[in-house]
Parts: sequence; structure tokens; C-alpha cells
Amino acid sequence: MFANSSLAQHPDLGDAQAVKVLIAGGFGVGKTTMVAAISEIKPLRTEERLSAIGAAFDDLTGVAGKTTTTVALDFGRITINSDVVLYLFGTPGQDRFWFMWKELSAGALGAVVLADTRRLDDCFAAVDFFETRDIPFIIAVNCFEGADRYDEHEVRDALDVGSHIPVTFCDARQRGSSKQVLLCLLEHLMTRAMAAKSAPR
Ligand SMILES: Nc1nc2c(ncn2[C@@H]2O[C@H](COP(=O)(O)OP(=O)(O)O)[C@@H](O)[C@H]2O)c(=O)[nH]1
Ligand SMILES: [Mg+2]
Repeated sequence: MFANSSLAQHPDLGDAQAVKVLIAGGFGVGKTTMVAAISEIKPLRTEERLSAIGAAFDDLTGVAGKTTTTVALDFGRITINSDVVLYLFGTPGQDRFWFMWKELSAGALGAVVLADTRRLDDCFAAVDFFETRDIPFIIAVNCFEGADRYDEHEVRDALDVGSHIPVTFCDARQRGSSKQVLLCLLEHLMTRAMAAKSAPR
């Protein structure tokens, strides 16, 4: 099922399939944090200090303390098992980098949309992007301290996504928690692949 991934096989990775996965969501939701927490290689980051000009555009409400912003992308890698290696691409969150999403999504087998329940509307654009292009995705709520807790049905309702879209909860700073998110996405990809296989032609 991973044969479609456009990433070339890495010589060090033997027979493992390279799978491209996007980590998307609004500004300050924890994308860079998640890629850094989970990557087994030093994550490539293209962060820039928030400039006075950028600050005029970047909505810092609820993300006080954030002093850098991803201007291009985050990149990391995690080996799931001997068959599957995930390449993670964190998308830039702000609207002004929207033009990069199309490029980044080429060859992606799936996506994680990270959400902060205090600013759920920030991930509408990502949900819409993946739905429109039929790129499978899951919602991962990054549970910030102080944020109200909602169950998966409430999150699904608020985002107006169907019951087939998995909603999971995580702490993007924790490797184990972030890995569970990726396993949830892989499970979703498998379920979809199986359903497509058994659907009448
Ligand atoms: N308390 C808390 N802070 C987090 C969590 N995830 C990220 N952060 C912090 O929130 C800020 C924004 O995270 P970042 O990964 O840069 O967001 P991005 O814009 O989506 O890449 C950073 O200062 C992180 O340290 C979390 O789960 N809990
Ligand atoms: Mg970032």
C-alpha cells in the first residue's frame, strides 16, 4: 500500500518503504515541536525569529512565549518497523506560506492535522485542504495545559468532519505520545486501503 510514496528508498533503510506524511495545522499548534520530539535524525528546521513585521501578521493570541516561526518546513524521520519509515514534513502554519502546501503535499500518503481546542478554527484551512484533495488525514488534539478538554465527538462536530476521521489526543512534546499519533494515522491509511480493495469495482 505504500508503494505510491514518491520518496526514493534510502540506501540505509534496506527494504523499508518510505512514506511521506505531513504535519499540518495552525500557527503555534505544536508542529515543529512534534517533528522534533519524534525524529530520529536531527530535525531540519527553518525557523526564523518572529520579526516586528511578521508579528503584525502572526496572531500570537494563545501562543505567548513563541519567539520563532517556521518559514519553510520542518523535516524529520521515524522508523516504525523494518517495513515502514515515515518522513515527516511540518507545514508552515501561516496563511502567507499557503502557496507551499501544494508542493509539500505532492506524494504525501497522509496527514496529521494538529489542533489546539482554544483555537480550533485555525485548523479549518488544513482540514479543507486535505478533504478537497482527498488526502487521508486524522485530527490530533495537542492538549495544552489550561485548554478545555473535549471528547472526540465534540472535536469532530466542531470541525465538521465525518465519523470516519479519527480524532486522537496527544502531547506533542512527548515522543511516545507523538508516535501514537503517527500509528493512528497509519492505521487509518490501512483501513482506507483495505476498504478500497474490498469495494465493488
Ligand atoms: N504546554 C505545551 N506547550 C507546547 C506543546 N506543544 C508545543 N508547545 C509550545 O508551543 C509553542 C508553539 O509550538 P511550535 O511547535 O513552534 O508550533 P508550530 O507553529 O505549530 O510549529 C512552542 O513554544 C512549544 O514549546 C504542548 O503540548 N504543551
Ligand atoms: Mg513551526
